[in-house]
Amino acid sequence: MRAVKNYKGNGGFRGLCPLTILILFFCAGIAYCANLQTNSGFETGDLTGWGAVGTESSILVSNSQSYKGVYSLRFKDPTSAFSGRGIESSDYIAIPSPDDWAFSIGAYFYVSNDAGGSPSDSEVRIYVKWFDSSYQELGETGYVEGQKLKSFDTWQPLSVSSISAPAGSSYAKVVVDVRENVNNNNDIYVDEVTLDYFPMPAFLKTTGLKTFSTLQGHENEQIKVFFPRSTPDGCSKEVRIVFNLEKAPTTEAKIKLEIYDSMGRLVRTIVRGSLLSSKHYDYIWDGRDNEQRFLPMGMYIIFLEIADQDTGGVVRKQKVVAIGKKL
Ligand SMILES: [Ca+2]
Ligand SMILES: [Ca+2]
Repeated sequence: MRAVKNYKGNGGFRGLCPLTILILFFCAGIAYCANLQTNSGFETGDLTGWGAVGTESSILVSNSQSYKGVYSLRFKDPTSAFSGRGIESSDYIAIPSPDDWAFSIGAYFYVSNDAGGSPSDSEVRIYVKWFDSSYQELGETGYVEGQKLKSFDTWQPLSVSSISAPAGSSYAKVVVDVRENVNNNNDIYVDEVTLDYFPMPAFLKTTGLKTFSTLQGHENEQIKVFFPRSTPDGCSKEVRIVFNLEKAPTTEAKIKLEIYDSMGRLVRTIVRGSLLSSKHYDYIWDGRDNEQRFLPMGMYIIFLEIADQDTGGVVRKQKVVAIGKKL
């Protein structure tokens, strides 16, 4: 039987979110939020509310370290793969309507200096899996790439805010997983895992939400560009480019997602390659060019092309104009 956690009431107070680079609009928002994840601080002393992903004997609730309370989750001797050490919500968490509510995820991480190396040899991820009312998975949002930790033996917060759940989402699960890109076997701890919801901010509804004009016959394949995507320090300097396909590609498809400046020059290639067999795609543009230099304030064109690999025929081609702004 599926266990479903219901969301309840409003919780804490969310302050104003500062604004930095590449922003068309402001992330102003005073909102109320509530954590939907059961046992988010592991204070039951066990894995209640969570399931282990990977080697269960190395995924332990521990009182060796804690950001709050007595316990945290300890990933012992991480492997080189995220699939080796992870936890995932054991319940399908009922969420409020994604038409009216936005979400944020976050956690505190700690890498213990057990065996030296660099703290950045440890990588962590946190993201949300979204499901419809029939428990069919609709996609994932959050940190797709691993985030490197900056220092040993300190608790470091990571979060993603203003997440818009895919249309039709009814349930969510939070996933946290870790890896080592150098095999130091430094344990990684996590505490205070949050999945919050708050009223959809205006910038996501109006100016913050850019929708590409849709091609005839592709009306359900809206492309949305969000400004900004929040970073772990609470500032916002990245652009999130989200688009959905009507259905997952059944034949090989090629994707090209590029950024052009106002002179029509290619300044950044976000992705060029094969499309995965998913309906939902979520890419980040960090405001830099291909040489990793931050681009100046100005107008940029985000260009997406999806082509059938067999015929070479373009099945989708759309672009949107984005205006970047520095503080
Ligand atoms: Ca705790
Ligand atoms: Ca290791």
